Amino acid sequence: MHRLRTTVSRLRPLTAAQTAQSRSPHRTLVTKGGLRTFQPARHLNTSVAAEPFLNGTSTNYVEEMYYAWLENPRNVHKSWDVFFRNANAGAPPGLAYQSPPPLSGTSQGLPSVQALVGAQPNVEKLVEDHLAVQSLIRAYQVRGHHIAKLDPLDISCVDFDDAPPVSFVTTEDKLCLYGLAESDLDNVFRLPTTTFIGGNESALPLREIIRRLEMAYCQHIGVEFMFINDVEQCQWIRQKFETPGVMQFSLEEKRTLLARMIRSTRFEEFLQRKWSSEKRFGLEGCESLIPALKTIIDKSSQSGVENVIMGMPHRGRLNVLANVIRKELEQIFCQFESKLEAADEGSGDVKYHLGMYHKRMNRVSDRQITLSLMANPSHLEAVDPVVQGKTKAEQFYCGDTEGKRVMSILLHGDAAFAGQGIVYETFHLSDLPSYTTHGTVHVVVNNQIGFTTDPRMARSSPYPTDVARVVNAPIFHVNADDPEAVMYVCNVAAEWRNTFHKDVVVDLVCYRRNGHNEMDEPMFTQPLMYKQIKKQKGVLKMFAEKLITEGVVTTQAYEEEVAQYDKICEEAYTRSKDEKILHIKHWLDSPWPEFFKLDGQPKTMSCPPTGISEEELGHIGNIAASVPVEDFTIHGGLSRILKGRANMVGQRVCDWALGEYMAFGSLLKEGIHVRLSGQDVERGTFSHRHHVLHDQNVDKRICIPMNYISPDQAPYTVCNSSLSEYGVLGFELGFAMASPNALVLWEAQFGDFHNTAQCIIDQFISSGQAKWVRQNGIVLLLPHGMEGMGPEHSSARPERFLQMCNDDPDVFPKLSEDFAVRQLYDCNWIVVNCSTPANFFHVLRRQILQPFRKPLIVFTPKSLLRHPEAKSSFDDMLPDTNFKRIIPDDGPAAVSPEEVKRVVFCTGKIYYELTRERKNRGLDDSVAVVRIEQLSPFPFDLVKAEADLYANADLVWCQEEHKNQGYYDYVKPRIRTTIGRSRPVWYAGREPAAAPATGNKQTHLTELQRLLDTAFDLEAFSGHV
Ligand SMILES: Cc1ncc(C[n+]2csc(CCOP(=O)(O)OP(=O)(O)O)c2C)c(N)n1
Ligand SMILES: [Mg+2]
Repeated sequence: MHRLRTTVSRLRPLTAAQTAQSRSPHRTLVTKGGLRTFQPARHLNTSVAAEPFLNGTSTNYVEEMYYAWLENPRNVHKSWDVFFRNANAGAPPGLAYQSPPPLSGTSQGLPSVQALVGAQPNVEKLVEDHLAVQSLIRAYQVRGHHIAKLDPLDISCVDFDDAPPVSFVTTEDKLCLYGLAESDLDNVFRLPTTTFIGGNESALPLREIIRRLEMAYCQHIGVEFMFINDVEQCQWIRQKFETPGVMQFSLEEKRTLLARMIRSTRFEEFLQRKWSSEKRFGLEGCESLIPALKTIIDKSSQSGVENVIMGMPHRGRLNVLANVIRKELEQIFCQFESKLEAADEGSGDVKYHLGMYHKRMNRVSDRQITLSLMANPSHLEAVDPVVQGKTKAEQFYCGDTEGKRVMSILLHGDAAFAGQGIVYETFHLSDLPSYTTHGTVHVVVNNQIGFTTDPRMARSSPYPTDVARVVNAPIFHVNADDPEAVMYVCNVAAEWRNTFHKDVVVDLVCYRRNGHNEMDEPMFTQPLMYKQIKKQKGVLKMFAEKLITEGVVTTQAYEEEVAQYDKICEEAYTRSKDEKILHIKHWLDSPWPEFFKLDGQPKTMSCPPTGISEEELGHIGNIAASVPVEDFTIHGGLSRILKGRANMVGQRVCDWALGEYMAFGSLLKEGIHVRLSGQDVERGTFSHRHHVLHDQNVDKRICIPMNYISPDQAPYTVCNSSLSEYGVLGFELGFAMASPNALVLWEAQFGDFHNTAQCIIDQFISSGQAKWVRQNGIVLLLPHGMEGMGPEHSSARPERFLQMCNDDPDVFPKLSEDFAVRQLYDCNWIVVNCSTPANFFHVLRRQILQPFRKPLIVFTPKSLLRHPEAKSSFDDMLPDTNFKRIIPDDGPAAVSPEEVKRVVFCTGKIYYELTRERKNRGLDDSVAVVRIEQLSPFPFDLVKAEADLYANADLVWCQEEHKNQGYYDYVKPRIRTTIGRSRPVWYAGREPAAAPATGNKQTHLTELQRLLDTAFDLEAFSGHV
C-alpha cells in the first residue's frame, strides 16, 4: 500500500506535448548488465482510497501499465488509457477510472493484450489476474528449488518448514491459490520485467508461463538467489536460467562431457579393482564432480584466470588429483604400495591429504593455467581460510587487484559445510578489503550423509549450503545424476564469479555408493537409503545411454573411449611398480624454486647479522614519529605519542613499538613485503602501535607512515581483521605460503584467544612441514603476561606451544659452528619470549634473513610496552648485532661468578620484577639472573656456558605462571640434560592451578611476592632433594 501511494502520488499530469516528447526515455528497459528497471518520474493526482483497484499489491502492475501507456497508449487496454488520461488531466480522486468501453473486433494495442482483454470482464479482474501471474512467477523464482528434482535417490531429506510447499502451482488445482482458475490457462498475460521466460515475447498464455517456469526452476536445477540484495545480480541469474533454450550444448561439448565422466568413473573402478581393501574415499555416486570442476576451470581460464588454487576434503581427492590437476597416475598408484621407502624427512602424510601443483595448457581456452591443490589435514574445512590466504597472496604478488588472474575453488562435504564454523568465518572474510579473493566458487559434494549421520541429525537448516546466504552468494543446487545440468550450473557459477567477483555455491546433490570409506558397511545405519542406492544405475551408464539414444555418440565410440582410458590406467600401473622411493616433495603445493637449491636444501647454513645502520635506525625512527602527508590532523594524544618517539630517536633508544617499527621498516626497505593482520592491529590492542593515522577532520582519510620509508620499498599491509582467530590465522598462514620473501604476522588480541584457532596451530603450523615438506615463516604475536587481569587475558599458554616442540629434552645435541642455525633448521617452530625491544627487532629480522622458513611464536608483553626499563639502545641494533638466544647477567654477579650462590633462569617480563627485587634485597652479586629468550629450539650450548660459569651456584627456574603451565616442564629437563644432571633445578613460581591466573588483584600480588621470596631465599631449597 505504502509503495503504491508514493508511486502514484508522484505521478503528475503531462501536457500533450510533453507526453509526445518524453515518454520513452523515462522507461528504462535495459540498462547496464541487461537490467530492466523502472525509474518512475511522473506524478499523477489520484487517490488510492478512491480507486479501489489501486491497492498495495498492485503496485508493479499499475507501474507496468503506466509505462506501457507512456510508450504508446495503444499498448494498454482502453480502460487504462482512459484512466491515465483522466488522471493526467488532473481528474479528482475517484473519478479517473471509468468502466471499460465495449470491445471491438479491430486491433488496438498488442495482439497479446487483445487476447488478454478478451478474457477479462473488467479492469479490476484484469489487475488482479496480472498480479496473480506476477506473484506466481515470483513464487517460482523464490521457491522453485523446493520442488526441483534435485535428489537422484528421490528420498530428499531437505526439510522445509512448510514442505510440501502449499502456495505453489505444480498442479492445476493449485491455481486457485493465486486467484486464478483453470479457465485462465489459455489467457495471455503480459510478462513483468523481472522475468526472462518470454524470450523475445512480452506476453504469454498462462499455461506456457507455468511450463517455462517449471522448466527453469523445477527440473534438475534448483536456484536459490532471491535473497540477494542486488537487483542487477538477481536479473543476471534470472536471465541465465529463465531464457528459453539457454541450456543447450553442442555435440562436441556433450562428447567432452562424456569423456570426462568416463575418466572420473573408470578411475575409481580401477582403484577398486586393484586395491579393493584400501581406503580411498571414492567418488562413486558423485562422478560428475570431475566434469564440474573442469567446467569451472575451463570457463575461468577463458575469462583470463591463470592460477586456480583449490582446497578439498577426502572425498574424491585422488580422482581430482588424477583427472583435474593431472598428477601422473603412477605417482598416485605407487602411494598404494606400502613397501615404498620414504625419501623425505618428516612424518609424511596419507595419500588423500597431500597437495599438488601443476602448470599446464588448458585445451578449451588454449591458455596456460596453474592448478594447485593444497595439502590439508583430516580436519574438515580447516583448509578453507588457508586456500583463501594463499589466493590473496598470489593475487597481491601479481598485482591482480580484482581477482581476474587468480581464483580459488573450495570443495566441501555436505555435513562439514553445514557443521563447521570455519566455513562461516571464511565466508565473512570474502568481502573485506584486505582479505577478499574476489569471489570463490564453492562446490559441495552433497551425498546426503556425513560418515554415518544423516542430515536430519546433522543440521538445522534445510540445505547444507544455507551458510552461504550470509554473504548473498547465489546457490545452485543440481542433481548430480544429470551431468549436463551440472555442467550448465558450473558454467554459470564460473561466469558469476568472473562477472561479479563474489562467492557462489554449486550444490551437487548426489549419493555415496559405498560406505564412508571402502571398508565401511553403510547398511548398519542407513538401510533404506542403501537399498535405494543399490538399485541406482550408475550415472555414467545413464548418461552414455542418453547420448547414444540422441545419436551424439555410437556405442562403439563410447566403448572405445572407455577401453582407452582403462589402458592408460593399466600402463601407469605397470610404471608405478618401478617406483621404489616415495617423494613427498613431488606432492608440494607451493614450491619456492628460487629460494632453495635445486635439491630443495637451503642455500647456506648461516644467518647474517640482523642489525642495521645508525642512519637507517634514525630514518625509520623519524618516519615512525612523523605524519608524512600535508594537512593531516591527528589526535592530540597521538601527537604526544609521536613526540615521545621523536625524543627516543634523539636519545638513540627504542621502546617495544619502535623496535617493531625498525624491524618492519628495515625489511620493507630491503624489498620484503610485511603484512600484519589480526584484531585491531592497526592501532594495537594496547594503543602502542598506531601504524594507521586517522585524520580527525576528514572521514576515512588515513595515512600509513610505514609506506613512506623509501620510494622503492616493498608495500606494507596492516589490517584489522574480522573478529575471528581460526579463520584469520588460517588465512595468514596461507598468505605466508605463497612467497618466502614476506614477513607475515598474525597478532592475537590477547594470547589466550589463539586457542580458538588451535586447529591451524596443531594441524598446520606445528606439523605442516613434517607432513607436507612445506616451509612456512608465519609469525604469531601472542600478548602474554600476568598483570592481575584475571584468568582470561593473562596466558598465551606457552606450555602448549613448548609441548609441541620437536627437540629432545634428554639429548644434549652435538655442537658445531653452525649449531644455532642448524638447530633452527631442524626444529618444527621457534618459540621466543623477548625481554627487550632490540631482541624483538632482531628475531623478526632473522625470520627473513635465515636461509629457510620456520614458524615463529612470540610471547609479546603488555606492561613492558610502557615499562621505562624495557627499552633498548640503538647500540644493540647496529650492524654486527644479532638476536640473543639468551641474555646473560651483566651485573656484579657476572664479575665474580664464583661468588654467585644462585642462578635464576627466567624468560620474559618476570626478569624486570626479579631484578628489582634482587636490588631491593641487595643480592646483586650473589644471585645471577639469566634470561632465556629463545625457548625453543633450546639454547643448550649457551645455557651450559652459564651453568659452567656459575659453578658453585644452585639453579632455579623462575616463572610467574603456574607450575603446570608456562615453561617449567619444558626447560627443566633440558637444563638438567645440559648439566649432566649434576645439580637440581629448583622451581620458583606459582603453584599448580586449573585456571591460568587469579581474578583477584590482591591474590595476584601476594602470589607474585611469594614467588619472588622463593627465588631470593637462598635457603629455600636447602635440605630438599
Ligand atoms: C573437524 C572434523 N571432525 C570430524 C571428522 C571425522 N570425519 C571424517 S569424514 C566425516 C564425515 C564428513 O561428511 P561430509 O562432510 O558430508 O563428507 P563426505 O564424507 O560425506 O563426503 C567425519 C565426521 C573430521 N575429519 N574433521
Ligand atoms: Mg556427505
